[in-house]
Amino acid sequence: MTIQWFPGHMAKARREVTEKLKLVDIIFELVDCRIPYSSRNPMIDEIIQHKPRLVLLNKADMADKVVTREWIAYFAVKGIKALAINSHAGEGMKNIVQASNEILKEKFDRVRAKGVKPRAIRAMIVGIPNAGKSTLINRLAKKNIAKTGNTPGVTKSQQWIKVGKEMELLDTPGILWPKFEDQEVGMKLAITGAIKDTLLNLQDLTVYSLRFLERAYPDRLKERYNLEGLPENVVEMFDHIGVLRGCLMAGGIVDYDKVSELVIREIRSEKFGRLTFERPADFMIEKE
Ligand SMILES: Nc1nc2c(ncn2[C@@H]2O[C@H](COP(=O)(O)OP(=O)(O)O)[C@@H](O)[C@H]2O)c(=O)[nH]1
Ligand SMILES: [Mg+2]
Repeated sequence: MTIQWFPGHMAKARREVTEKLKLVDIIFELVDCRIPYSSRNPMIDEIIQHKPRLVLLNKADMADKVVTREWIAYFAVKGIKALAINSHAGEGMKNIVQASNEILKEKFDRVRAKGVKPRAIRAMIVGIPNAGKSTLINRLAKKNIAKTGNTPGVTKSQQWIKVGKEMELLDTPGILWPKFEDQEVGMKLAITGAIKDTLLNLQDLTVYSLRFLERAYPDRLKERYNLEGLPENVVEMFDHIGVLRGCLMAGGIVDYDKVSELVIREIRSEKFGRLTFERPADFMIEKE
């Protein structure tokens, strides 16, 4: 599903998240571990203000482990706790509850100091489309979907999902828009499947991806396509792959569209192994 974001939709999405903020103690900001910068909403800090947050680097199973550690350290420097998780397999779920408890410890200790037994932590998930919000909610929910809001006087049927005894999660996530005005971000969103390929030129996306592999994972690229060295230019690379894999038109001419489809498919199906498309060092000069 690809959502077309128009200014009106953005304003509505923002308003919905802002309204729900009042209901929760903590925000789970879900991003794609392969593109932790590009998969964040550009206005997230402004939208959630001072609400405590936990960044969840989802799809960690597909990301480069070394770079994931760099991202966790990067967020730590900003004073933000980040966890690598795999919602698909349910890995890291216990850590979410534990980290939330730690982040909110002072607040809940103050309640305890007054002799009141604290209620469960209330949380909500926010993230761009395809970050894995629904998958995570289903993982955390198991079968504990609790209906609330069916009491007379309670307006909308806001449902809370019980996550063990210690946490309640809002059943609908906040869906926010990505930073698509930046072309490079658009490429990264497309290659990770966050936006449809049809929104971009497939050959451009392939050029971008091959250049990325040349720079970041040259050995994997050479191995996959039997390259002794890296060609001078990207056209040579297309030609080499086309001949090697038989992506040809009549007369033996290389079909660049077929090469593009092949390369993109192989990247997405992890034929190059676990890939992360951006590192914190790429953004160190960025203004805060
Ligand atoms: N490999 C992997 N795939 C995931 C993970 N979480 C979600 N997905 C996949 O990502 C796609 C989008 O997930 P979905 O929950 O629908 O995203 P939403 O739009 O944020 O609700 C689906 O194909 C999921 O199966 C994960 O941790 N690892
Ligand atoms: Mg969803």
